[in-house]
Amino acid sequence: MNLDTQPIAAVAACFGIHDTCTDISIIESGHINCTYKVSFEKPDGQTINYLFQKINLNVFKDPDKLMHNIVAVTAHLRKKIIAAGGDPERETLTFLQAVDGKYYTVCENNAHWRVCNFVDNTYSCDSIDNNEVFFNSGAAFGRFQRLLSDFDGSALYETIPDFHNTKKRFEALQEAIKNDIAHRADSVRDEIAFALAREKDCSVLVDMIADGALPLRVTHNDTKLNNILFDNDTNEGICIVDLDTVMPGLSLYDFGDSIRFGANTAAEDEKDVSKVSLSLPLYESYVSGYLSTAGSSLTSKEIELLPFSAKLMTYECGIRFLTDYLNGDTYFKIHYPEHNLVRCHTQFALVADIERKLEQMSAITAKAAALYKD
Ligand code: GN1
Ligand code: MG
Repeated sequence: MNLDTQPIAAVAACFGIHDTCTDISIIESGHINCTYKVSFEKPDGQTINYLFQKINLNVFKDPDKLMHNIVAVTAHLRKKIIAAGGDPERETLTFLQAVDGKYYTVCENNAHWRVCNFVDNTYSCDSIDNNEVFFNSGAAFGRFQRLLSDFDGSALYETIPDFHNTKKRFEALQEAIKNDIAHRADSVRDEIAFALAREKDCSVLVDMIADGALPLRVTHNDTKLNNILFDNDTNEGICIVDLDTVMPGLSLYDFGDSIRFGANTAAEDEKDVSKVSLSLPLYESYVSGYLSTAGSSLTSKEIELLPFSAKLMTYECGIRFLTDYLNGDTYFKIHYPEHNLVRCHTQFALVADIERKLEQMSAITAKAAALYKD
């Protein structure tokens, strides 16, 4: 593994950390930034852990705007958490200011690094087969959205324009097919056909935003299970991480993406697609958890569209993996040449299974909504 640890000491100094570095471990789960857990020993012998992250500038082109958003959002969360009697050091991230006052520092080769606290006594996971913990993950993202419900979205930059505009994602796929720069289009005709056959789904939410039929909220937009820190002792989802894409968006983006990732019976990059399916028990757990904390703020239209959002976000993600494969793998980190194609297969297999289960998902949703009405 290519552990890019050499600059860690320089980065630490830029953030005023002068303790002795005792351990560096890489956190593998993200597809975009490079993340490390770094431990230091303080003069009194105590260990203090931080997260060091190298920002992917290909994806986040303006680090000032990116960090502006994150600092504003975490400051808001901190206030609300304190007002509710919580512990802001554990329930949100705290980013460090570098000695020059900025929330990132620039090292050799224009590498942009940022540092935040590491929330001790927590764990994160890539999959869950425990309904109770998955309920907790829904409750955590529902709470996150509720805490941001009075945050002014116009104070945020769009870190990635049209991030969940599925119509634009579809157009990017069409462009990739047309250009075929990696000469792969012929080998993925079935995948392309699957994507093109569902074009009409792309405009459903986009059109409803334009018509004012769905409220724009401040949303996380990347609500994978592994973006939640669970308390080791209580299994509660106490802290939401990966705040790079917190922007104005739809509750449906957050809900749908959580189901896409967490209610799949297989991993996002499982090679055997026969293992891929939508777990209805996990769906029920998540929707119940989510509505238990966000429920009263959602409109009936939003609630009605929750099952569809799971399909749409899965489809959109599959399109993005396919587009990146056609473009020669320039966006997502990959660990082997077909990785994006494998990811696309799992997403499309999940879309097909969700299509078979939409009615059951709607019935489950209605039952949970009735339970958490107030
Ligand atoms: C990326 O950064 P990470 O791995 O949490 C991506 C998401 C995708 C996800 C697919 C900024 O998330 O949009 O849904 O991969 N993030 C960005 O696993 O593009
Ligand atoms: Mg992310």
